Amino acid sequence: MSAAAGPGNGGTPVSAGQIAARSTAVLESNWRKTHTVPAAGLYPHQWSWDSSFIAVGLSRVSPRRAGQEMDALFAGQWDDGRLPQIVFDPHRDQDYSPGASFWQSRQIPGAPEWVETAGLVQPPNHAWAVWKIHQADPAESRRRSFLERNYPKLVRWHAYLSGRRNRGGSGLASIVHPWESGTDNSPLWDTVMTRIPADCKTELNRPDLQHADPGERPSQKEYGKYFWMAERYRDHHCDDADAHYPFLMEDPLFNTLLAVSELALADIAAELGLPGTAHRTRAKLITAALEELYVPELGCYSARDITDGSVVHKATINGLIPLLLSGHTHTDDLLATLNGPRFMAGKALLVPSYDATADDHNPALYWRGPAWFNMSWMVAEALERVGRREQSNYLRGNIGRLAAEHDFPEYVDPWTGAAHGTRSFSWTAALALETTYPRSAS
Ligand code: 2M8
Repeated sequence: MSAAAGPGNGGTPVSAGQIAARSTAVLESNWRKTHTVPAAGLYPHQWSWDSSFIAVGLSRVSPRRAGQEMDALFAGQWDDGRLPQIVFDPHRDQDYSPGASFWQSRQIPGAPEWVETAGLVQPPNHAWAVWKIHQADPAESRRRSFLERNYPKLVRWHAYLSGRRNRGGSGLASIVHPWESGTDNSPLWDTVMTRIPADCKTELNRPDLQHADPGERPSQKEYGKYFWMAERYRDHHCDDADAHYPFLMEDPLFNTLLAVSELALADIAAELGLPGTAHRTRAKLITAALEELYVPELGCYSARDITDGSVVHKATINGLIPLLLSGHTHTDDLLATLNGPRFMAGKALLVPSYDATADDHNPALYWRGPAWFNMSWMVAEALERVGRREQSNYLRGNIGRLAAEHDFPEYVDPWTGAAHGTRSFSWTAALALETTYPRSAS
């Protein structure tokens, strides 16, 4: 394998072989019998969209383990089809908040009986991951009926999102909590968050602050609001029927992944000899509905608050992810924004999570500036799709190199590559591993 040292660094070059070996070791150390934890201390349970990224990486070295990862996640699926944000490890309840004792999911109608889960969800990258895992080793996948097993579950998951979560009637799925976006304290949620009370009933303890610098995590006030919303959603039996629920946002990242995953479902259906037209139609509808979230002055998509119809005027990484959807009219504008002063500015190593020209851009603060490996990996995938192979390779090279050089950090300073958040972070390792292999076809 070739050396993976990238431009703009001063670090010791690491070979692709070293990246693969170190990534695999991180994934091995975070494996817990049936699933991978995102990080041993900070995130001790199974997280939904993390597991998809992790399984894509795992599929390169152990398709069987990638399949187990998805099986463990789907064991938490609810009767209404929702795939929960977290499947809890009952032995680690004190180590992450809110945990199983907060959600008490077994008391909520339709939640699974055998495992405890959160009531919220996360971005739907699962069908996309399942298709990639299949492509990594189709013979192994067929031997284990991997697609047959997962297709009906994925269909139910998407039906939940396109049905009960179509709160605004636009065809886009709404998220009901910043945690559902995966980009928890993104500036996209700032305005709506001003309307959310911070006086939750739960006593706030912050086990997270034992594992990450408090200056790099959401504040105590933000946590009060997160808990207030989670309490209200839980106390309404997570039924998505609370007419005056105050946080209902249509997010371009979440909905792009839903559309990309619908297209993956069409491919899965074709492989299984089933009709896929309905999936392609839904992907088109979501792609068309996303147009209402495009903000020409920013040159990217943004989020819409469906309680008042307003579209947020902030450029974040969430708004660039629609580049993954081919055939829309804004490809050139999105590329210009990606490469302009708000994001790469000709010198970033990975893509910042938030507009670098904004006064409150902070390259070390969680989802308000730093670069995340999963986001840059998705941008690299998108660049490949639109024929920008050189820049895609640049990002992929930096993903592997920065990950391996800095002990697989949760996020990094986009300009210097300095590590932030926790270390030995699973999706960083998984995607670093993935970049050491040739790209898969979709
Ligand atoms: C972060 O979110 C969790 C809540 O889900 C947290 O801050 O405690 C986010 O980065 C999210 O995208 C990720 O899935 C999760 C676990 O890695 O951590």
